[in-house]
Amino acid sequence: MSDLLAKLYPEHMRTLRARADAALTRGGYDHLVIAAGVPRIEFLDDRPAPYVANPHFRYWLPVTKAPGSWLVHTPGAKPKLVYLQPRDYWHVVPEAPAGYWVEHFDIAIVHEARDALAHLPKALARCAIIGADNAALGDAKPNNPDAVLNYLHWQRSYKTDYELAMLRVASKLGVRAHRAAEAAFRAGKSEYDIHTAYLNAVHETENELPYGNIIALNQHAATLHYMDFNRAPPAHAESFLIDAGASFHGYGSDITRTYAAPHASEFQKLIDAVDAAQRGFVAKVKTGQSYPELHIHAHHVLAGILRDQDFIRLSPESAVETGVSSTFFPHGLGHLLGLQVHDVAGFQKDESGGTVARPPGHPYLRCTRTLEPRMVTTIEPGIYFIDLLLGELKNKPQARDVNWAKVDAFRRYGGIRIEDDVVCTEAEPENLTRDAFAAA
Ligand SMILES: [Mn+2]
Repeated sequence: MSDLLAKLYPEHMRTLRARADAALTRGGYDHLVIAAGVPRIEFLDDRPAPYVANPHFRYWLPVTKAPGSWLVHTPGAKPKLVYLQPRDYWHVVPEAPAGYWVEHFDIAIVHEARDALAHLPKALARCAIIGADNAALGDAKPNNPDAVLNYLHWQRSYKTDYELAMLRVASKLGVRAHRAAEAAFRAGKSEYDIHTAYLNAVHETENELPYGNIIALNQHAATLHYMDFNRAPPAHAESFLIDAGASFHGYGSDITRTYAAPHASEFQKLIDAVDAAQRGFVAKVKTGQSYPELHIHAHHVLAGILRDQDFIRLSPESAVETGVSSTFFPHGLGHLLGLQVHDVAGFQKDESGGTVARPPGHPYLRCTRTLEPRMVTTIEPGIYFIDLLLGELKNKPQARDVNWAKVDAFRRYGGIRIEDDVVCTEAEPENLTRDAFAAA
C-alpha cells in the first residue's frame, strides 16, 4: 500500500501546490500558513478534548497526530514543515518524520510550541493563516481569508489519485468492521457488544474513527443519530442499523447497512427494495448530475416503494408534493466525503464562494452541487418509522392515505438506511463501498 501511496504522492503535491498558488493569488497573499492545531481544553477543567488535526494540514501530509506543528507554502519554494516534538513526559511525543512524504518538505524540528514562530514567514500580514482560533501563536493569528478558503475548499471536492487511493483503503477497513458487526448482530449481541466488535475489527479507537458509530437495534434505528449503545441485548432482535466508518491517514469512509432478523421477512422485503433503489441512485452519480435533483428523484422512488408495499395509498408525485415522503425519508440523500465526513463546499456555488440554496422543503440536504469527475459523495437513502414525524402526519389531511396498521407494525424495526461512498468519474461511477464488500 505505501508503495502505491509513494508513487501517487508527488502528483498530489504538484496539484496542491498549484491550488495553493492560485488561492494566494486570489486572496492577494504571499504565503499559505497552516496550523495543525492544538486540542481544546474542557471548560473549567484541564482535560483536553480529542485532538483532530486541521483538515488543511492533513490535506498536505498523512500526519494526523502532530499538534502544534505548522506548514508553510510559498509559491516557487519547497513547502516547509515546522514539526513540534515537545519536551514532554506526560504525553507521547510525535515520532520523527518518516515515510514517502518527508522528502517533499523542508523540515524544521522544534521542541517548544513557541519556537515554531521563528520558522514562520516574518511578514505575517502577507500570510493567509489557516487554522482554528486556539492555534494562534504570538502574532501568527489565523485569519482564514474567505477568498483563499473558498478556492481551496472548492478544489478539495476534486480528489487526486492519491486521495482516491486513501479513500479506497478507508472503505476496505470500514467494510471489514461492518462484517464483524453483522456477525455480532446475528449472534444476538447487544448494541454495546456490536460496537466493541466493530472497534476490534477496525483496529481504531473511537477518537480515531471519522465519526461516532451509530449502532441501533429495533426501534432505536428510528433515531437518526442513535448513539446510546444499550448494554443489554433486546429480548427480541428484529432489525439492526449500523452507520459507521473508518479512518486512513486522515481520510474517512461513511457506510450504513441495515439487516433484518431471519424471521422478519416483511422488513427484509422493504430493505431489499431500498437497496435496489439505492443502487439506482448510485448509478446516476455521473458528470453533470445535479445532486439536489437526484435527492428529489430519490423521494419519488422511495414514495413509490411505500405505495407498492402498501404503506401509503397516494401517488409518488402527491406524496412528495404534500411532504408525506419526508415523513419517511426526513434527511438528505448524502454529502461530499473526503478529509471530513461531511466534506467542505457542499453548497458552494463556484470557486469564489457563494451558496446554492437547498430546494424548498428539504432543510437537511447537505449537498447542492452538480457532480463532476473526482467528486466523492455518499448516497444514503432511508425509510424510517419515526414516532414524532408519524404523529405529525396523523394530524394532516394525508393521514387518510396512510395504511396505519402496517405503518404501526413496522415501528418495531425503526428504519432502514443504506449508504455507499461513490466516486464520480468520466464514465461509470466507482462504488467504493460495494467494491469493498465484494472483495471481502
Ligand atoms: Mn453519511
